[in-house]
Amino acid sequence: MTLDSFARYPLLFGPSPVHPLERLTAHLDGARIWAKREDVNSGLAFGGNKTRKLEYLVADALTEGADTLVSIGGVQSNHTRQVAAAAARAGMKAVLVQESWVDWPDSIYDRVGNIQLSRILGADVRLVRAGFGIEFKESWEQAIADVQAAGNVPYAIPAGASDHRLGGLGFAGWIVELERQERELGVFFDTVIVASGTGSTQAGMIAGNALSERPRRILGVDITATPEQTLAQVARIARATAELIGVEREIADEEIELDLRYHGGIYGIPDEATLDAIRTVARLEGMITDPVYEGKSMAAVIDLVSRGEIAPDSTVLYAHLGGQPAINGYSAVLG
Ligand code: 5PA
Repeated sequence: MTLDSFARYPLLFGPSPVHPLERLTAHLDGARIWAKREDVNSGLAFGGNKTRKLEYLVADALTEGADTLVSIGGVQSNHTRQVAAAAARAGMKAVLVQESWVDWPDSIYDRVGNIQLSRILGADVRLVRAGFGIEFKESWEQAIADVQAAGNVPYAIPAGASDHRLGGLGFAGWIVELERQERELGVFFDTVIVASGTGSTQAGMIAGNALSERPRRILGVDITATPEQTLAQVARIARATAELIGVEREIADEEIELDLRYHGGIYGIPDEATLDAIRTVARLEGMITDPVYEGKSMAAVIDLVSRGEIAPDSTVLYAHLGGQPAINGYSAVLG
């Protein structure tokens, strides 16, 4: 099989924009930094990385005759909000299990941002008490059983659309898309920096990269603070996706790189370096990043480039994966 042989339900505008971060680059005085913007990749409810993955899953759901997407995430999950939007766009229903992944005191945390948007989008939003974890969950299986009991046909989408046969395809395609953009722009990004949570974003990139004639470094930034689980999941999904899209060699351990220095000690709560990174890139570029994911990977970019750990003659691509709606739940520390 090749990537092109999988059906896609179109949800994106087209290729996501790629542009230089000139003022950030000048400020850090090291490697050149650009961004590729999944936060503006579609017209669906503020976009994000899941929209690209969901093109494949929604097509599969429709082929299977499903009418309800059932998924899971934290209270401020960007993923479940994108599932709600994709379901609306495809004329399906959505049931979303929202767990207490983050112990956060903002009193409107479960009413604003992503969860508010999911409700506006018409999803059946279910708040449940359960801690952070990217594995399969009982509450999600219960929701799937409920949909069946009501006579509907569920399509199960795990956290982050990751631990799913088709979960890595979206970002394998992202690499192919990027190569086309590089040819047009006359630039080559030797390093991609990407936040890693449930893993299929980075894993898909690794698989796509393995098909490339000019592979690059894909550097994952762990934001979970449970890195062993994340690393194992990235490795498993990267290898399974590579096989699925016809990569004819093994993915080596060295191709699966996860930096553990920037998660700030806990999932979902920003440390000082993350808050500084969010303010720095906002004030230099007008670009907004969030306190759970993208602010942490931006903190990695700033640290690695300013200290020269990434060489000054490098050209770095920051994968902006969306996530801004969660900011509304973080007024206690931001703004
Ligand atoms: C998320 C994920 P992966 O889960 O594919 O590794 O992507 C990490 C990531 N950036 C990076 C943003 C803005 C994200 O939303 N979010 C999850 C969610 O429920 O929103 C899947 C965890």
